[in-house]
Amino acid sequence: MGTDVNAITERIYEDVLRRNPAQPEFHQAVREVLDSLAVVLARHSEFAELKTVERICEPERQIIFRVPWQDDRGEVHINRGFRVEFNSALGPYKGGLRFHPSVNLGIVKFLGFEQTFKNALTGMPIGGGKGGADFDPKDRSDTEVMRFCQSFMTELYRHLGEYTDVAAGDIGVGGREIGFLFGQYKRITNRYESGVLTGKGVGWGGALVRTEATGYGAAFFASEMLKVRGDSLDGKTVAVSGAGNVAIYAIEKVEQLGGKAVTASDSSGYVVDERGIDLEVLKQVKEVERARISAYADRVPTARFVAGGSVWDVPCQVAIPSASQNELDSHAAVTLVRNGCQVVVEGANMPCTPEAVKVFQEAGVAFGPGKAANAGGVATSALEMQQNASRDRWTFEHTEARLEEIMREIHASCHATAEEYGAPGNLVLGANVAGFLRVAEAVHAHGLI
Ligand code: NDP
Ligand code: 2IT
Repeated sequence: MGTDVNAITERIYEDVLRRNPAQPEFHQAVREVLDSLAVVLARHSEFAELKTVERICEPERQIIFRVPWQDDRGEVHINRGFRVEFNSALGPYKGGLRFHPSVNLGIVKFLGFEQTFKNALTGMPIGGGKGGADFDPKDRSDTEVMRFCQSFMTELYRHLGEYTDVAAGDIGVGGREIGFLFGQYKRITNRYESGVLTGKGVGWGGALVRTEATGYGAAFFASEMLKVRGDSLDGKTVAVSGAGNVAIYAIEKVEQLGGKAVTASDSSGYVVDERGIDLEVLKQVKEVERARISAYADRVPTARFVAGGSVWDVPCQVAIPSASQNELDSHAAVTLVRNGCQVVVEGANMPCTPEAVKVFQEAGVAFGPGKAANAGGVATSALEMQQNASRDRWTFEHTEARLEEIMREIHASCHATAEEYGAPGNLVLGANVAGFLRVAEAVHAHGLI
């Protein structure tokens, strides 16, 4: 077997491009992982011989289905639903559902690919999957959202199961949607199969801390990164993008750890509040009223709303992008570096473009990739599955302590793997290699499947 490992990864990438046309986000996610794997292939010739990387880049199953529903006026709509069951080497497929007009197969595949390595990093027994629909929940009534969720689950239910494929939330899918989806699954199957969905209400099988977990986990991860530098979040000015599930609870934990989060954003613009974001107001505006972010500035005299514009123009020492993929480009990265940003932690999935990541790495900014930094959400989903399987309920304190421990372990394993593979401090390489090795070893053990 030749040892030109770069030629191997290039050939794999060319193949992925050829076989998955017009899926730029999927290409981007694969490229980033492949760039980290040359060092692994150089040490493990069996991965090239058995085409392990090629197998992991090909989803096990891709499901696309029609979702018809009627709005409150009786008008009929047809959406497209997806579930990509990417890899089940480590456990049942596990990953969220995204409802957003931009959703397409390439985006679901990028998310499912990332999820596979993220889930491996948690150390929990979960494979990787992702799904969703090009449905826009914005300005839809509760009954419209319910009808959509019921129609979506009427098709999806046949592919799910607590030992098969376990779904959860993502953009546009929170507690309300999980309730409607669970109700329809239960009705169709006549099974109270709690472990088939995570992020459930805490009164009916949901885990305490799951709502907070992704944002809290990202803040814990930021703390670990700062600790390596002999520093902490205490007293740091933090910029957060997004104003959804991840952003709100990243802000909450940053504030609990002594930092000051000064921004939040949505697709209409951002707010900056130099006194620190008032979480009570933010939760009221976003979680209760589902209003636009400008409503925050209308209520908080110290805050300013900037329509459009980039939240990354706001000076900060720590940045936690928590909205969507490719929201932070090289231009924004240069601005952040110029303003003295020292640490960037991806709360969202792939929010930083590859060019932005390069800017951070060259400037010596510590960079925490999403598949490690935002793994707290899915890790706590696995804790929810554990509680469902044992018909138990854990306290908030116990669950949060487990989450913090898992985030510490993920950081330590990425950090140690980066050193072991000759790239100290490079958590992108550390996360990709550590996640890949766990998946690849299980894939091998299962034979050629
Ligand atoms: P939410 O739907 O709760 O919030 C999403 C936020 O991001 C909203 O403020 C939304 O603004 C903004 N946003 C979404 N898409 C865009 C866009 N294209 N341009 C600008 N702003 C946008 O989602 P989550 O907080 O759950 O998810 C945020 C990110 O975190 C996603 O990348 C998701 O994949 C990732 N993630 C989520 C986890 C979870 O447990 N929920 C776990 C790990 C990662 P608007 O309302 O105006 O669209
Ligand atoms: O991207 C993600 O990790 C999530 N949206 C959470 C997935 C989950 O199954 O909890």
